[in-house]
Amino acid sequence: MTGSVLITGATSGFGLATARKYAQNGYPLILTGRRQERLDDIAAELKDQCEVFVYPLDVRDADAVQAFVKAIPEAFRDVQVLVNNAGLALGASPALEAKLQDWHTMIDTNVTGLVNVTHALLPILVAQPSATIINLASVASNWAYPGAHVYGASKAFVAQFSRNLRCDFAGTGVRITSLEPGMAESEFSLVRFDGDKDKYQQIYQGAEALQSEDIAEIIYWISHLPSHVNINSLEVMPTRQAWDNFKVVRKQD
Ligand code: NDP
Ligand code: 8X3
Repeated sequence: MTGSVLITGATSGFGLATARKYAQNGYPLILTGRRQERLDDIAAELKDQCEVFVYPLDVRDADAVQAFVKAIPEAFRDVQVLVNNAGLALGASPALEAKLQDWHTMIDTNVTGLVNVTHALLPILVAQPSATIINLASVASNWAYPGAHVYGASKAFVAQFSRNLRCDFAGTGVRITSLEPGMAESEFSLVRFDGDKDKYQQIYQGAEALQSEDIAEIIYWISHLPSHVNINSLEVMPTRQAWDNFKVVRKQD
C-alpha cells in the first residue's frame, strides 16, 4: 500500500487512534472532523511521522464534502483507504422520550454523512490498483437493544450499505468492510449522554471495554490483508460483553 488514508471523525476516539496507527507506519493522512482546533493539534502531533492534510468538515453537508474532495492536494489524491468513521449516538432513553431532532441528527450524520463521503470518494478509490473502505457500523447494526431505536437502525443501514457496495465493486480493486464494534471507551458515551461524566464513567466501570487503539489495530489489519481478501463484516466485543435473554413483558392479571 502506497496511497493515502482518509479518516472521517479523526478528532477523537477510533478516528484519532487510527490516524496515529497509520502515522506510525508513515502513511500520508487526510484527517477530517468538525473541530478545527483538534485537527490542528493532531497535525502538529503527527507531522514528524507522516504527511498530514487536515480539513474541517461536517459530513452532513454534501456541498462541503464535494468542496473537501476537490481541495485534497495532489500529493494526497491517491486515496487507498477510506475509514468512514464519523458518527454518533444521541440518547439511550426509550423511543417515546427521544427528541425528534436527535433522531434527525443521527440519521444525517451516520447515514447521509457516510453516503456523502462515500459517493464523493468512489471515483478516486476505484481508480486505484487496490483500495479499502472501512465503514464503522456497530453491534447495534445486528442486535436490538432498548434505547437503540434510531442509532441502531442508522448503523444497520451502514452494514447493509457495505454489503450492497460489495456487489457493485466485486471485480474491481475496491474492498469494503462493515466493522461492528460493541462497547468501546471513547467520547462516544459523553456525546450520547450529553456530556454527563457520571453516566460516562458508570458505563465503562469494570467492563474492560474495547479501547480506540484496539479498533485502530483491526482497521490497520483489514487494510493490510492481501488484496484478494475482503473482510465483509467484522463484529467485535469486549470479552466481558455478551448477549442477554429476549425479554417477555408479562400480562398482569
Ligand atoms: P467519538 O465521539 O470519540 O468520535 C466521533 C468522531 O466523529 C469525532 O471525531 C467527531 O468529530 C466526528 N463527528 C461527529 N459528527 C460529525 C459530523 N457531523 N461531521 C464530521 N465529523 C463528525 O466516538 P468513537 O470514536 O467511539 O466512534 C467512532 C464511530 O464508531 C462512530 O461512527 C460510532 O457510532 C462508532 N461506534 C462506536 C462505538 C463505541 O462504543 N464507542 C461502538 C461501535 C461503533 P467532531 O466532533 O470534531 O466533528
Ligand atoms: C456503539 C455500541 O452497544 O452502545 O455502537 O450500541 S452500542
